[in-house]
This record gives sequence, C-alpha cells and structure tokens, in this order.
Amino acid sequence: MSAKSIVLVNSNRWKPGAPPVALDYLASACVDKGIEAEILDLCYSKNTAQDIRAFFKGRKPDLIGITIRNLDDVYYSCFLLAGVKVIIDQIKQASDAPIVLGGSGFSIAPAQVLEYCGVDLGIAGEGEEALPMLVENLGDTEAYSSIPGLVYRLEGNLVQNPLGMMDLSKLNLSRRGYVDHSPYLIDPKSKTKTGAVQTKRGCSQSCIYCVVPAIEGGCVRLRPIKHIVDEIENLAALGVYSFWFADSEFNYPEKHAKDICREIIARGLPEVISWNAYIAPKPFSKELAELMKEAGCKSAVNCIDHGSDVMLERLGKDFRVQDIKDAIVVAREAGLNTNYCLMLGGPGDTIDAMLKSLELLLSMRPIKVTLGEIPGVRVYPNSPLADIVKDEGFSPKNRNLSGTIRDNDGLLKPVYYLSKYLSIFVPVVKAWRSFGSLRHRSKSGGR
Ligand code: B12
Repeated sequence: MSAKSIVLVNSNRWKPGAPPVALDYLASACVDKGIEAEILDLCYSKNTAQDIRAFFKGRKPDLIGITIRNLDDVYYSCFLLAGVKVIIDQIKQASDAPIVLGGSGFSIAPAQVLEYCGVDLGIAGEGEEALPMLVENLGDTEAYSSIPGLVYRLEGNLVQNPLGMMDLSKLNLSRRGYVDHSPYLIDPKSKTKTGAVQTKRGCSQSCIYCVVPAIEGGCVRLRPIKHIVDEIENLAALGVYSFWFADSEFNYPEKHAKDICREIIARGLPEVISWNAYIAPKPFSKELAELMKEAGCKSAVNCIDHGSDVMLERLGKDFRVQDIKDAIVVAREAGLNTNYCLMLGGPGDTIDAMLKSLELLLSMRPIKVTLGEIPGVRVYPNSPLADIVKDEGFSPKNRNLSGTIRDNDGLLKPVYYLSKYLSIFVPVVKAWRSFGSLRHRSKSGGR
C-alpha cells in the first residue's frame, strides 16, 4: 500500500510575510509518521487561483491542511479571514481532497471559522500529534473522539475535543527545511532570510484580552534547550541567519531564557545569527538582559501595556509600574535594543492615565515606543474581556466599543474596546482604519 499524503497550505498573505514555521513543524511530524508532506506557500503568490490550480494538477493528496494565522491584523483592523475564504474556495475547485483547518487564527474561534469558511474539519491548538492521527483515521468518526483538539461534525452538530498538550521534551522539531525561506527576507532590499523558532508553548497568566491559552494551552511547557539550539543551527545551515523567537514572552520562565542564551553563546552562534523576541517586564534581571545581548538579540519588544498600576491590574497583568521602570533601566544598562509596546484604551482607561503612561516612558528615556493595537484592545471570543463586554452590553449603544458590532456576536470580525473616556480619539481611529484598508488592498491583493 502506498504512503498517505498531505498538502500543507500557507494561506497567510499579510506583508511583510511571516514564514510559516507551523508548517515546518507539522510537515516534520507527518513525515516521522510515514506520511508524505508537501507545502504550498501562497504568501507571495501573484495569482493564487492560478498557482493553486497548477499545484493540484496531477496531485491527489489524502488531506489538505490549511494554516490560518491571523483573523485580522489588530493594527489597521483588516478582516483577513475573508481573503482566506477566497483561497479555500479556490482550493475546493482545484481538488476533491478533504480539508482541515488549523493555526492561531483558527484556534481563537474554531467553530465560527469552520462555519464561515464552509469546512467540516479543524484542529484547534497544536497539530503535531493530531494531524497525523487525522490522516490515518480520515472518515472514521469513531476514532475522531480521541484526536486532540479536533473539531468535527457529528450528527449535524460541531464537536470540539480538548486541546492537545504534548510533552515537548519528546517532540523533536529541530529538523526544519520543509518551508522555503527564500521569499522571507528581513526587508525587501536585504538578502538575509528570516525565520522563527518556538521555545515553549502555553501561558498560565490571566491577561484579560489574551488568546494565547486558546492557541497553546493554559500551562507552560518547555522545549529542551538542545532541541531549540539545534534548530537554530539547522536554520542557519539553510541560510536563515535572522529569526524571531515565536513566544509571546521569551523571558518566561527566566531560567529557560538564560539557558537558551548560554547555549547559543557556547556554540559560537552569535557570530552568525541575530534574533528578536517579545518579552515582559518581569522576570527580567540584569543577567538575562546581558545574556540576550551577548547571544545576538537585535531587538526585544517589551509588552509593558500601560503606565498606570490601576490599568495594569485591570488588564490582568502580573507586573506593576515599578517592574517596568526596573526593566527599562536594566535593558539600557545592558545596551539591549528594546521597543516598549503599549496597549491603551482598555476598561476604564482615561486620558489622564494615558498621559501618565507616556510621561513615564519619556522620563525613563527608552529607545523606542510603539502602540500595540491602534484602534483599542481587540476583544476576542472566550476571553475575560469578552465577558466584560457581555456584561456591559454588546450593542452599538455601548460607548466603549468600536469595530463591527452588528451581526458579529461571536466577535469573529474585529471589535475593539476603546474606553469611552477616550472617545475624543474615535475620529482618528476611524481615519486610521480607512488608511489600513487601503494599504491592505494594495499590498495583499493579487488573488
Ligand atoms: C511571534 C509572533 C509574531 C512575529 C512573527 C515573526 C516570525 N518570523 O514568524 C511578528 C512580530 C513579526 C508578528 C507579526 C504579526 N502578528 Co503575531 N504573533 C506571534 C506569536 C507570538 C507566535 C506565532 C508563532 O509563530 N507561533 C509558533 C507556531 C509554531 O505556532 P502556530 O502558528 O500557532 O502553529 C501551531 C498550531 O496553531 C497548529 N497549526 C498551525 N497551523 C496549522 C494548520 C493545520 C492544518 C493544523 C492541523 C494545525 C495547525 O500547529 C502548530 C504547531 O503546533 C503569536 C501569538 C501566539 N502565541 O500564537 C502572535 C499572533 C499570531 N500575531 C498576531 C498578529 C495580529 C500579528 C500581526 C498581524 C500584527 C501586525 N499588525 O503587524 C503581524 C502579522 C505578520 C504576518 N505577516 O502574518 C495575532 C493574531 C490574532 C488575530 N487577531 O488574528 C497573534 C495571535 C497575537 C495576538 N494575541 O494578537 N507576530
């Protein structure tokens, strides 16, 4: 009997492109189970319909897996899932193979994404165990109940299994090499390819706006240091010398981050690689900042969110303004290039609190400050912020809300919490969004 086969499709066309690290990990897991895996990356396709038709001509995979990374861009408020649906329809025209969806965007709202895209199968959360299981058991609905994170139809209803929680010490993802990184350059003028490496999965914190527990699970699972740094070496061997650590917070737990830096340094890698990471203000010791710098960290994005203790508490953060101040000093003294990211507009935010945030940052002389989500705080389904919105009333009458309020109870399309005390900024936000839609149409067109 010939081996089963899967085609993994990258549907994410947001520019600059993010290399689909998930597909490298999933292809590797499928191959380890004897399943043939091929990748169709549509990120830089100039005509997706044509490329999809050409790719599937003569190919008859058992399953097509489509990764959905972003529902929307949270910055300009573009609803990116609409473009993914176009791609799914094009794939359906080119192939009869069953389709399964997955990815961070999918895991935020699995049932709604399936309904919106007109697909019957999806895997929420990590896919390395579940996807090969699905390939092996396609059509056997009795076996479906034991596939982690699987979302499927049973007697007309959508059923969702609990998320997978693999033991990452037993999952070696370091091989890489399935995804072609050549279109993914650090900037269009550079020849340096860029990539991503994940060091852990899961988050046990309770930030009110966050979707990471839905994507990666609610407890932290660490990957072995050796696997992570082997992977960095393997990427470098493929010419990928620049990468992001694909963690929401690289410095949590701190010992893991330090050990990764030490191993990178011990292998002499900082001579050839450079990397970026998201970090939190805590835990962030002088030793870690120095190790990050020495290990080749080019830029750290510190998600400080706000400069008011009251707001930090409301946002569910486990750090306070003093931790932010300490982190700024530590980074500056270590010479670590850091960008401080704010998230303004959450419940009860006021102009006064906002000005205090800016004042704090300016007084501390940080290197760079950015706003994480311009239109306010994205309200995601199943988040504590969604519960707050439900209590306040999800209706156009709620002056704390902006975005798509009508016919969007499931929050699939972008909805933002922008405290009514900041309503003076609504016209600016609206203009920003219109600018974003234009930018999106010009940069992500070509379907
Ligand atoms: C690192 C990161 C970045 C880096 C990426 C760097 C790089 N070189 O890749 C940077 C800073 C550049 C970035 C940019 C953006 N990001 Co970002 N990013 C992340 C982060 C922290 C990790 C993503 C990642 O790579 N994870 C590692 C991989 C292995 O995990 P994964 O993709 O989820 O895949 C696993 C599963 O989902 C599943 N799976 C995935 N695909 C498939 C497919 C199938 C068929 C199956 C079965 C399973 C499956 O299996 C995989 C392995 O277990 C996530 C938050 C998070 N923790 O997920 C946000 C996140 C994905 N980003 C987000 C956003 C919005 C963006 C931007 C649009 C922001 C902006 N306006 O610029 C851009 C988009 C960039 C682009 N071109 O797409 C949002 C998306 C949410 C949404 N609203 O849709 C997230 C969830 C953060 C958030 N909370 O808001 N990002």
